[in-house]
Amino acid sequence: MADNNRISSSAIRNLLKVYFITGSVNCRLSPTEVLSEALAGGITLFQFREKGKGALTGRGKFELAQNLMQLCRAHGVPFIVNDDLELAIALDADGIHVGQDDTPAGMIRRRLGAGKIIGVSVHTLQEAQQATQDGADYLGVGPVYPTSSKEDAQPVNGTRLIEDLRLQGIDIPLVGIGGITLSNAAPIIAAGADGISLISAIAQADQISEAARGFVKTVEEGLRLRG
Ligand code: 3NM
Repeated sequence: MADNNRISSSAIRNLLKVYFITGSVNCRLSPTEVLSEALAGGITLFQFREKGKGALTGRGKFELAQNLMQLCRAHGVPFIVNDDLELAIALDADGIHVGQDDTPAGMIRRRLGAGKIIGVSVHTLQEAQQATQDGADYLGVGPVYPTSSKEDAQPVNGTRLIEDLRLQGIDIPLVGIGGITLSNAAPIIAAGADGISLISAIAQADQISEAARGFVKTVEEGLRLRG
């Protein structure tokens, strides 16, 4: 497949700065309210992840995804679907994020074409190399810190895995994920990540737009310091 409409790495890096993930299970307010506030606060990318106990399925899931995608479109923020390739295709979403147990990135690329964003969760150097080779646009590396938002989370890696991946020559765009708060976000950027990906520190914040704004500021400052 021609690669000429593939989104550039530098565009992806910019999108990854503050990558907010949510689904109905993660929100105290309605997901549309949460996302509207997060968009107002300047999140740079959004992932719809409808997972966990009480998660919507079927029509309900589709309709919520459609509403959230519309909100993202109104703000010019790309909309990524977690895991569900058929949903991503049905919505004509901007991309998909998959884990190690989901459809491999190469197969997804063949279904979606070059112009969509494909992200892969990785936990080792070997997984990072494989995902890169399979045509992933970015990697999600975690959990950096302990998280209660993912039931089957792997052991915590701190920022060490991100540093190691960069030292081993993995230079594709990547985000750190897992347990990220305003007070522990900066070391993730210092370690070599292009951004942070998070659920609860935004979805559960008392002031959602302010929280999102704080993360944008912290990441931009971290990138400036790294030079
Ligand atoms: N993936 P919170 S950790 C969705 O390690 C997800 O791959 C992870 O949520 C991984 O910001 C995680 O609330 C949950 O900790 C992130």
